[in-house]
Amino acid sequence: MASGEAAVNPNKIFVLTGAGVSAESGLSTFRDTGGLWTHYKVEDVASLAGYERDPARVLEFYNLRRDIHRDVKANPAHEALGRLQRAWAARGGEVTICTQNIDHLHEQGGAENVIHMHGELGKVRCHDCGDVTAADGELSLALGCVACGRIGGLRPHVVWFGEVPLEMDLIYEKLAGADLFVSIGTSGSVYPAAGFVAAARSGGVPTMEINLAPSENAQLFTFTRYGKASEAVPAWVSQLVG
Ligand code: BV8
Repeated sequence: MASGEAAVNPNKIFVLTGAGVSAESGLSTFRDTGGLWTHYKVEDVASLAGYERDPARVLEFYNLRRDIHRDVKANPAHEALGRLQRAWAARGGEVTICTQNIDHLHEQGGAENVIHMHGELGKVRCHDCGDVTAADGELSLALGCVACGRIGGLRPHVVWFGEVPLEMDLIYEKLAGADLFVSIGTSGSVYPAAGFVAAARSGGVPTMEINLAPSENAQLFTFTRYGKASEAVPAWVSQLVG
């Protein structure tokens, strides 16, 4: 632990994670070499306009990702964050885990009350009535909404570019109350998540980045630790929890 880090004795920790925390579980990131955005155009499969233009192609993109997610498991980084959250709760502290990821690997790793600001692959939403239900089967235009009965309007419960991320009020409330902000496995290229470090700094909160490589906003972090999440996150948690 860098000397400066040791001086921070956080009681409320806000952790933001991105695709890098799930990379060692076998899930592609987005912008690394060979990542998802090298095989698909964002505007075609991760935007509302793309869905309205060709819903079948978008459903296929998420069906493919759902298939891949079936066989993946939480890695030591997810498990370490679950351990930290339990240890902190036991001592009257709090660890908020806010993820940009739509997988459920934080939950598999033992984390609770995870904020999925970009939605969840295991849920579907009716494009008409907004009803959200759990669903891990294939999505198709032939399916009907259980709430309003509309056929062909079911979409992934996922936040696309141009759409408002979920639970933003709760996120900013937890950010404001944190005494340490930690960003793990994200390139810092998608807003508003990429702006959370600046929000923490403006409130005088120490910030730390744990990543494979410096992110786009690396210069905004008080502390940095570079390495694979499955190694760097357990090492950090062990130093905190003992
Ligand atoms: C919104 C769908 C208004 C789910 C995704 C301000 C400035 C500029 C632009 C904007 C702005 N505000 C809004 C925008 C527009 C846009 C945006 O940010 N565009 C960018 C491209 C410039 N944002 C939006 O449209 C958002 N909506 O702003 O609404 C608003 C704002 C505030 C309040 C109210 C309303 C909506 C954004 C959500 C888009 N949906 N995905 C899905 O299909 O998964 S984004 C997509 O990118 C994923 O969610 C992903 O999580 C996210 C971020 O990517 P990362 O997770 O960081 O992944 P990436 O591959 O980029 O990086 C991986 C990192 O891991 C790397 O750094 C790598 O080094 C590291 N790594 C790799 N392996 C490991 C590792 N680290 C550790 N260990 C390893 N083994």
